[in-house]
Amino acid sequence: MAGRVVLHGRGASPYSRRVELALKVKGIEYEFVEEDFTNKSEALLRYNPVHKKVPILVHNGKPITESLVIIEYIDKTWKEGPPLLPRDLYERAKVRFWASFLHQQLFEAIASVINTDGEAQDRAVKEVHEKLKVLEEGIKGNYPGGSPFINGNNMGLLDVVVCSILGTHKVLEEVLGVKFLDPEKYAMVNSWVKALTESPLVKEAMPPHEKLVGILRLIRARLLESAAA
Ligand SMILES: N[C@@H](CCC(=O)N[C@@H](CS)C(=O)NCC(=O)O)C(=O)O
Repeated sequence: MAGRVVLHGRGASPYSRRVELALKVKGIEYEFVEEDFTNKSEALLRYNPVHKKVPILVHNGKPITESLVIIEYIDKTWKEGPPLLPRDLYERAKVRFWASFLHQQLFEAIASVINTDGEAQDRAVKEVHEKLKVLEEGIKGNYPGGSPFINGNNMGLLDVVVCSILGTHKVLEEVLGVKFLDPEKYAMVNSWVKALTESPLVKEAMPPHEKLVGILRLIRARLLESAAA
């Protein structure tokens, strides 16, 4: 029995999306509450008074925050679905390492490309390529292949995290006018992301491309405007 599961999130948020994907992999039914950042709900502020951010998973009335923490909670709580983390402790440690690299390093670098212009943006793009190179080598060395996903036939923690960041690379490339996932430079990462974005579960969870392009253009315009003010 899943109990009552409510996810407070934002359709366009990569952090929310990774939690939604984890719930879908496990086959857990949940209610989605779309939050408005210009008018945060009383529930959001009560459940996450420290960061006042989404995603927040509320399980039987108890809130859990921070996307990576939530995904581990999902994995430990609903043992009946496919595992999101390997049972072997060494493999589990490696997955946590790469998830944190993606979450902290690659995502931060991409965020810098979104909120800069001109030379600062050129530097940020270079940084993204450096991180992608590290990821490509890391994947080659640790997960030389065979399965469509890092976790095997079902997505796991690393798969949902990479999907939440690079699953929308075409949106980023269109809005920013920069090519990130060059298949010649990053063959492993490219085929991994392709397998993920072509899977029915991801297609179902991903908002339409045009909608995300519109949202990202708006976010970028606001960020550039506040940086210039
Ligand atoms: N480290 C957090 C980051 C969550 C986060 O940044 N959420 C954004 C949505 S993309 C948010 O709620 N922003 C609201 C705000 O900044 O006011 C996680 O992994 O869950």
